[in-house]
Amino acid sequence: MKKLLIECLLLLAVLIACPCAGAAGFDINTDGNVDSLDYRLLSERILDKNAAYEARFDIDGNGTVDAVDLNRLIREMNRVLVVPVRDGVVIRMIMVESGTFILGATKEQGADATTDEVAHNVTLTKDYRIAETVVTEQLWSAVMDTTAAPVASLKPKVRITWHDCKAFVTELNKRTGLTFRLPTEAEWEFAARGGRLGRGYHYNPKDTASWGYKYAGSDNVDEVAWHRWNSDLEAHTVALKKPNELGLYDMNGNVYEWCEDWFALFTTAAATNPKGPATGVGRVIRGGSYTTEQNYCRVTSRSGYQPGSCVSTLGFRLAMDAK
Ligand SMILES: [Ca+2]
Ligand SMILES: [Ca+2]
Ligand SMILES: [Ca+2]
Repeated sequence: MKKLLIECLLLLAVLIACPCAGAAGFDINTDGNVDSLDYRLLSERILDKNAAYEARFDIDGNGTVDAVDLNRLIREMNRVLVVPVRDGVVIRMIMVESGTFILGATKEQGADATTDEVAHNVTLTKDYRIAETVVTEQLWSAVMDTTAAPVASLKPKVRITWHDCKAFVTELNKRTGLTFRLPTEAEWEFAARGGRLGRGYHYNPKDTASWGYKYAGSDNVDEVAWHRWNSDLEAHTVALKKPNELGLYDMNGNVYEWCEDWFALFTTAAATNPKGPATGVGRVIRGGSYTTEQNYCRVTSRSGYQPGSCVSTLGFRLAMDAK
């Protein structure tokens, strides 16, 4: 007991002695990106044994600058891939680690769930990346209209057919040498649920504390989504609402998002890396939009739309294999 008391006092003394302790950001040179520049600064700082302590290098905030901080930085660099496109326009691709989850209406969806949201086990065996936001008008112009400077608008690019999205991806891949693509429906929903970081990843129907969020990142739709009753019936600049557990914005609401798959009714059969049927009438669209009721802005709500049609409430989000 006495030993415990002494330890508590020592801990208190340490805390008092380090009033400045606290985690620094990953962006050490504060240029808005977490990248190899930050890595170089931190590794040089670790090698320089004579350097005075500086809080901006102490990522875990424990009062020393060492390999632990560097490893945290490496993890963060791996989490977010920043792809330069043109004239300062970048795409931020977020890592989604593979996993097994229940796709479709789990209990948190309550009575709002519809009959096409049949719950079934899905395993995604490969890590993948998905964009932090939908493709903006700025990104679209940076790729598709190289005769002019990219437009400033960070509103979602809309009025594009599924085929237009494919043409964009082809052009973007030519420009970057990478292999962007549309997400599959299963990838979209897993990401919307926060992947392995999602509150509901260890879902147990009997334990409400293990349930995921009804809307991507919250049970309060207004926190995370622009929908019919809070949007003034117009699309909004991306990333203004709270992100979900993976750091993804506007998965629900703002604009619907094209997925790769043909739309079909689910069955209860478990699936691994599902890609939808070989043919169909509509391609899957997900997430709801600024004109839909909040009911359509749930993580499991799904629809299909004719791939040759376009509308002002439908855009898309990029994905890629993580390699
Ligand atoms: Ca930086
Ligand atoms: Ca540290
Ligand atoms: Ca959306």
